[in-house]
Amino acid sequence: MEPFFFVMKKIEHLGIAVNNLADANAIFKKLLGKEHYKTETVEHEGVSTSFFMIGESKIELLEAKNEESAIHKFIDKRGVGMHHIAIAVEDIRIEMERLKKEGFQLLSDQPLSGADNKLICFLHPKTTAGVLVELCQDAH
Ligand code: CMX
Repeated sequence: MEPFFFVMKKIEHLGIAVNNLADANAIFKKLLGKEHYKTETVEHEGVSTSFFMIGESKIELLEAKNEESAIHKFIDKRGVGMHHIAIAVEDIRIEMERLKKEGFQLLSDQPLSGADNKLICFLHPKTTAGVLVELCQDAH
């Protein structure tokens, strides 16, 4: 296995739960001084998303599309704001295996397809110091 510092590459994006994507896009356009570069709906997660580049990383804004969405439940319980931190990994399957052995709770057994052309896996926030962590690998 590669050394830890190599396989966990960088903060890929920060996910922010919002009530209204258009309103949040306008706020982040003013804040960052640039437009979002894409919008995307992820049907199986029940979310509409938009992405802004900031240096090497991204900000993902997430609006719930229905009441079953994790984003709807999150806002209902905790309000809008920081939802997750996504870490880019070299090989998601190797990381999932390593982290499972380390005692982290993976929220899926296999990588799922996520927004922005990624393979993703979430780790339960109860096992990651209260922060929802997403692993993501470029889907080739
Ligand atoms: N960050 C930190 N804590 C969170 C959280 C988050 N984003 N979402 C939920 N929690 C907390 C809840 O507040 C609750 O804490 P308390 O027990 O202290 O009240 C606890 O986690 C609940 O855990 P649970 O009952 O096991 O599960 P929930 O039904 O609340 O679901 C979670 C939580 C993380 C398992 C679920 O949201 C999930 O599977 N998330 C992964 C998928 C996802 O978030 N999709 C949306 C983004 C998609 C994208 O990026 O494209």
